[in-house]
Amino acid sequence: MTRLAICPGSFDPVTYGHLDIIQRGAKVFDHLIVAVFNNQSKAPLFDVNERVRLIKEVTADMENVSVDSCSGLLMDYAEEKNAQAIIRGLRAVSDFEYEMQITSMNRKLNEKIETFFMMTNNQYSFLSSSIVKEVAKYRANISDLVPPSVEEALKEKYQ
Ligand code: COD
Repeated sequence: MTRLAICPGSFDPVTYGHLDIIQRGAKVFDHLIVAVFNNQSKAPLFDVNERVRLIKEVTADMENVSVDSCSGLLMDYAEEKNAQAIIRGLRAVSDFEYEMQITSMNRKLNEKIETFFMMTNNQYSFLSSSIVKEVAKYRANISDLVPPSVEEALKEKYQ
């Protein structure tokens, strides 16, 4: 049986922190789908097609990783794909409460699909898409936070 996991998120835009989790997840599952969700309450900076394109570019060398866009409930998507697991990243204790909430709800929606948490590399433990956007807006150096193609896309957005 192929062991398939979903790595869901907003990825607005993808950072080296996200990539760290994607790489770790891809090592322990046969296939990993990075699922870019389109139904966020706050308006994203990058539309879903741009976010998918950027992730595809930076994961092009990862053979067992694919990227998809989705809307609706994560657990419906995971069921439709026959996934066994959801992979989420944990940065700091501050992530824990939010993750507990969504994992409890997801488990109520579908008990068969397990959620796995992976701790990020220490160097990315304070990295988020929001922080990247905040500093990119003021043209600060973000080359150690995001891949070059994402840095370029952010420059274009804020020029
Ligand atoms: N290091 C490690 N991991 C990181 C880092 C970092 N620096 N930054 C982010 N991550 C991880 C996050 O922990 C997460 O696991 C993943 O990368 C994606 O992060 P984000 O911030 O892009 O994505 P979120 O948290 O905004 O995604 C939320 C979802 C889209 C998954 C959620 O809203 C959802 O499931 N929506 C669908 C609707 C649904 O099913 N709702 C019911 C659940 S309550």
